[in-house]
Formats: sequence, C-alpha cells, structure tokens
Amino acid sequence: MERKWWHDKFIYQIYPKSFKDSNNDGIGDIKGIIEKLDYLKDLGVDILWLTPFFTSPMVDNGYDIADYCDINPLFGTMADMDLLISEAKKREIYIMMDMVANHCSNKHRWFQEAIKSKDNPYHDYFIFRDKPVHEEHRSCFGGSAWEYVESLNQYYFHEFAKEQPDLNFDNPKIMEEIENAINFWMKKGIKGIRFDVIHMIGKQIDNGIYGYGPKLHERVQELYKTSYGNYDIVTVGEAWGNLEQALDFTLPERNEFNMVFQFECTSSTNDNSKHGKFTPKPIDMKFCKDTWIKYQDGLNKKSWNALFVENHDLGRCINRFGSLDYQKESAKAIATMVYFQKGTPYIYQGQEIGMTNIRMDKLEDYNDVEVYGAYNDFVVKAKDITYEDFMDACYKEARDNNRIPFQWDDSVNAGFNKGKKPWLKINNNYKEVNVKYELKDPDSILNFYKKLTRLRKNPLYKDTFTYGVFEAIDKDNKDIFTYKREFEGQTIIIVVNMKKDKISYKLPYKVNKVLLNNYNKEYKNQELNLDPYEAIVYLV
Ligand code: TEU
Ligand code: CA
Repeated sequence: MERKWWHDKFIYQIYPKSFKDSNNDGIGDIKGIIEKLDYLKDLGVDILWLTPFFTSPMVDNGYDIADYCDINPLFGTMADMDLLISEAKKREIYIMMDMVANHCSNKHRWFQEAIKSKDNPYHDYFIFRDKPVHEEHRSCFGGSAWEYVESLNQYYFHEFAKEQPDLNFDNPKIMEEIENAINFWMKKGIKGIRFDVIHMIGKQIDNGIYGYGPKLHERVQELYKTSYGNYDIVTVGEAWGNLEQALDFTLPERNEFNMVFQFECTSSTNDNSKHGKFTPKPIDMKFCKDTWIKYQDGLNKKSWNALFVENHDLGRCINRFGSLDYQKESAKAIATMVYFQKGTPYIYQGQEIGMTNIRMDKLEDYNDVEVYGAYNDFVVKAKDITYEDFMDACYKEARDNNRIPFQWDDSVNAGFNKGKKPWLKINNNYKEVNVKYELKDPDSILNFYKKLTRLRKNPLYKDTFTYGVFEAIDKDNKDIFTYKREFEGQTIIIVVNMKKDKISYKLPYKVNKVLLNNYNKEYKNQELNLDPYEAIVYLV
C-alpha cells in the first residue's frame, strides 16, 4: 500500500451554520471557524470538511448551490474564506470542500435561464420532459420528483427538493461546469473534496435508473482526469451503496476516489419501508460489528476505509449506538470501537463533547426540508403515522439533531453567539455538555477524544494504527467487539463491551501495557467482568 499524507489524518466535519456565530446574527459563519482553529488544533484534527459554503438560498442549508465559485454572504466573504485557508495552513490544518454535483439551486443563473424557453442554451443543463416519467419515484424530500413549469408546459426532475433541480450529466457542458468549479477551488488551496450523492450522476431517468447508472464511473474518472486528479488532495464519495460498489469507487488503480462513506451501520435503524427512517427500528449492535468487520476485510487490502459514526444527516452516536444512562462511557466506547480500525477517522462537530439528540416541543421547532417533506407525505396525506409517533421518530432520526448550535460553554446560547436567537434551539444539557466544562474535567468525553487522537498519532504506535493488519477476534460474540492491529511485530488489542450490561469476558492476550481505557482500571489477569461499555486498548 503506497503511503499517502492523508492516511493518518483526523478529518473533522463542520456544519458552518451551527458551529460558531461571530457576528451575532444567529447563524454560524467562517469567521467563527477561524476563531476556533486553536481549539481544533488542540483536539488533534488535521483536515476540516466544511459542508457547502457557496452562495445558496438555503432551502437545504447550502446543498442547493446558486454559485459554485462564490461564498454565501450568510457565512461571510471570499476574503474570509481565503483567511480561513491561510490561518488553518499556519496550523497545518487543511480544508476539504463539499462538491454538490448532482443538482444545483433553482435560483442558480443556469436554471433561471433554462426556464426562459425550451431552446435557451441552458435548457439542456437540466432534465425536462413534457410528461413525468416513472411518476411513482418519490423525491427524497417528499412528494413527486417532478415539478411543473407553467411557462414551458414541461416538468423538471428533482431527486431532492423542488428547489434542487438535478443537473443533466448527459450534457457534456455540465461536466465542464463541475470541472471548472473544482479547479477554481483547487487553485485556492483546498486540499480535499467530499462528493455529495455522487452515485447519482449516472442516472438514466427514462429507464428509471437513479443511482449507479451505466456511465457513472466513466464520468467520475473524467472528473479525476480534468480536475482534482491533478492535485495531491484527499477525496471521499458519499455513495449510498454496498461493499462491491465501494470497491468500484475506491480501488486506487481506477482513479476515482480515495474512499467512500458506508452507511450500512448508520442507516440500519431505517426500516426500509416507504417511511424510511421515520418509522425507525432499534439498533442491532451485532449487525453493526459484522458490518464494520465486513468493510475492514473487504477494503483494507485493496483500498481504504472512512471511519465515521456521525454526520450532518444523522442523529447523535450516543443515541444511536450508545445509551443516555451511560453517556460518558458509551461515547468513549463508540469512539474506541471505530477509530482504531484501519482507515481515515472522521469526527462530526459536537461528537467529541458528547452532544446528544434534542427533543423538540413541536414540529415547527424543526428546520429541515426533509422533515417537512416526510410530515406532509406520511402524517398529513397518507395518515400512516400519528403526529406523536412522527415527533418521536424525529427525536431519534431527524437531521436537526446534529445541526443545533455547537455547545462551547454554559453562557447564553451555549457560547454559540452573544445572545441573538440561533436558527435552531439549544439543547437543555448545554450547562454540562460544553467545551469549557469538559476541558476542566479530566474524565470528560472531550479529554478522552484528545487522548484518542494523540494515541493514534503517537510515533510508538502510529504505524500499527495506520497500516497494521486488522483482524477481528471472537467474531461470534454478540456483546463484545474485539479486534487486533498488527504491524512488524507490534500487536495492539481493542476490546469494547457494546452493551449496558456487565459481561464476563476473557481477554485474548495478556495485557502488557494499557494504552487507553474508559474506566481507568489496571488489568492484572485475562478473566474480566467488563462494566457497561467498558473499552480497552492495550499493547500485547
Ligand atoms: O445526502 C444525501 C441523502 O440521501 C441524505 O439526505 C439521506 O437520504 C437522508 O438524509 C436520510 O439519511 C446528501 C447531503 O449529505 C444532504 O445533507 C443533502 O440534503 C442531500 O445530499 C442533497 O444534497
Ligand atoms: Ca453569523
């Protein structure tokens, strides 16, 4: 495996709208991120993935782009962005951007031109039909995926909100536009790209193919050749799919992406009915353990894994994989279970301080196009789900859970700003779940994450954690997740009790040296009675 600069780096995902509001207008901004670069450096992260910061009407909080080469004034100016890139670089921190190629905003100049007439040169930038085809296909955000344009007497296709018309990749001009946008940011010193729903850019609407269409990989390889492949950057695809599809995207010789996110664990609570995550099912930790092992064994020898448990589309990992009765212990156990596997670790803002899901009082407290689309389809129209059950599902799975303001301290608005009502509610637990409080508590989740990043990069062990062979132990154990990492004679064991029960367990090897654990214990013998969510990393 050829070594790459990003193999051992921690990538920290920032949702700018909710990270830090420097000008007290209720919305996070770029200057707020610059204010917190020293906090991020101390946490031990190396790359900042910012969700889209481009000009946008914010129907989908920036994933509806109206200008790929300019900054959303809500977040600041191009000068602010240039300052962030340079200030980060001074701290050896690099910026990863979020490229949304599948669709743009209906306020984009291209779409405004396209709807002027059928023979406008931009008309073919989008997918217009005189009649909807495969009308049964539901938009991800509810309702029909086809929107009527009176003036044209035509419909256009939108996989997501009607304000997010899909771009027509059968038109070579679209490839050029995306290449130009990527090259614009490469020249500004952006060192990484996350590609939004990239598995959809091969869609063939008339054949009812929405993901993984026949021309998908040739288009990705073309983008590599004409834009980001000419720079030494790190790339990750958001590609909802399976292990085989992940390999097609990430085998180095294919020149597509360095890695993709696998969603089989985080979306395993989605019951795959027509209601999806809005009728969630309980988590199955044995299924998650088997899935993590499947991707380690499936990708490690030939390509690379992205290690994550949260992002801006998911609820909090403590609520999903852990327990509120053991908030600290389970947060630390989840981090240990995932981040010592082989691959590049991703941490989502707030995860490192143990932020949890927020129970909103009423539907109007939510501010996500996905929630309202589902509410209209399932509660109002189909009446399949009661209001109470829908609110309970939102508590568990709504994306707002991970978009409420970051909790910096116990002052007004948790230190997110100086008092202006933030765009989303603050969680009631901000008095003790916040950076300031946790920096002072040696046993806090934050201090555990700082130990974890330092351990993973410790010169004594970093080669084992970055390049060591991953091998699962006691695969059939449904409660304990044990694996080893081996590199040139060094063996490190990771043992995690995934449950809130005490469980007896015999360590596979004697403990030579404890490197990290969440109960601060010594381990004299191998027969243990593991406490709830007890997690141990040790040298054999
Ligand atoms: O998400 C793609 C996507 O499919 C998710 O919206 C997912 O379907 C849903 O949240 C259930 O988990 C990407 C971005 O990450 C998301 O924020 C955008 O809303 C979406 O694409 C459209 O750009
Ligand atoms: Ca602001």
